Amino acid sequence: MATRAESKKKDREDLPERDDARAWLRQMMLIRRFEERAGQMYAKAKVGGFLHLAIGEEATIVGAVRALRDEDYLISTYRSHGHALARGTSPDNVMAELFGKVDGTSGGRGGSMHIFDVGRRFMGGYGIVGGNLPLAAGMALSSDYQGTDDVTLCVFGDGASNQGTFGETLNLAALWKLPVVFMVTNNQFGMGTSLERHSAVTDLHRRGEGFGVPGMTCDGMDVVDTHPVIGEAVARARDERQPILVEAITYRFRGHSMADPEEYRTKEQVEEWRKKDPIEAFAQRLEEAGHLEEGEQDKLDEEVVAQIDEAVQFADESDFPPPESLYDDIYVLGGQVKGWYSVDERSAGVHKGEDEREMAGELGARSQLHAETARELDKKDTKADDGEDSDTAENTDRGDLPKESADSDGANQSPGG
Ligand SMILES: Cc1ncc(C[n+]2csc(CCOP(=O)(O)OP(=O)(O)O)c2C)c(N)n1
Ligand SMILES: [Mg+2]
Repeated sequence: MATRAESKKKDREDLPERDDARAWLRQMMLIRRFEERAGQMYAKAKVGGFLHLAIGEEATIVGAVRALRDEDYLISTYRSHGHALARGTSPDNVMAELFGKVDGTSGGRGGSMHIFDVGRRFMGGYGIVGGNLPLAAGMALSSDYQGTDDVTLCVFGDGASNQGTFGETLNLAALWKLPVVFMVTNNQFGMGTSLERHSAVTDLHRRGEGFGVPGMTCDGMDVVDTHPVIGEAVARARDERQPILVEAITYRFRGHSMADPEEYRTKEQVEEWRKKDPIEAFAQRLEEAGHLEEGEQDKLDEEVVAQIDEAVQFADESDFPPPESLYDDIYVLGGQVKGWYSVDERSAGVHKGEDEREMAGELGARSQLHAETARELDKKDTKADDGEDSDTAENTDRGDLPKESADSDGANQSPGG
């Protein structure tokens, strides 16, 4: 497909200033290394739940996020580690969230799909496909209502553009003239279904026309194209109070999530797209333009790898949230909600969730004893399952968890996410 980018790609005037260009490259490299390491940590059972990597989509992420002002809002999907990093959230806190630790961006309660940084106006991390569009419209409505000129950038996938929320939200955003940019990250697949198999109209940026939302497109493999296109869309949303739909054409090099056997595409297709690697392509342009000396990319790589090493160490050393905090930060309105009960081994009967902290105080010692006994029993069970010689549970880094939680091959993930 001929995109705006293809005619401009070799035009050096499009490159940002030297320092900016180097910062963009470094950020894309940081995201790549973060994602690779997150995948490894998942395989080591340090990361629970789902894990969706955005390797290959770094130019789409960095080009878009860097086109925002600090006051603008950003909302993404479950594939959002890169968005948080590009917004400036520390890799330490993002990794800690993946590890389920208290120093994570959501206190360890959200995991990979729910990274959040309200201070940087990064509103998540959202697991419901297409569910973030109405929320984005709500944020833009709030900005409008309060008379600010903040813009909301809403990132979602090609698959999400088939959800009812897409049409409903674009209609209202156009009707109410909301300052929101809808960015569809067209990575060619919604899980295992290709664009051609899930969409009658494959030029996704045209999909807003019937709702009164103009469309733009960019080469999502090229940060130098993505940045100005999103910049222009954001400026129009801010100044003209006009929602815009931008389609970034990109590709994810890895599976949908860590549990994806990738039977729906050929290795050859993946290889073809890998040749357009957004990081390598940009680094080469910077070298050609004299913005990057030979060998400097390797030095940058050492730096970002060291940063990721530190993030892993930070996440490792952070604590898990204490069990008695289980019901903290939950919208339970005391007596208004009936039946929010909890049952566990610490007491004979049931108790209410909001009494958890009190229970932990009263029954703390007993609770500790029970937890230790339960761990011992788990170990015995594991040994019995695997045969006497095996010590699988102890060999994982989370040997204190029941066996299925410490599963390292991703088979514990249903394809639902
Ligand atoms: C409402 C809803 N339906 C189905 C799912 C399961 N699901 C998770 S990711 C996904 C594919 C979405 O694809 P796309 O929007 O292209 O985003 P990508 O994963 O490619 O980034 C589906 C169907 C879900 N999480 N939410
Ligand atoms: Mg997709």
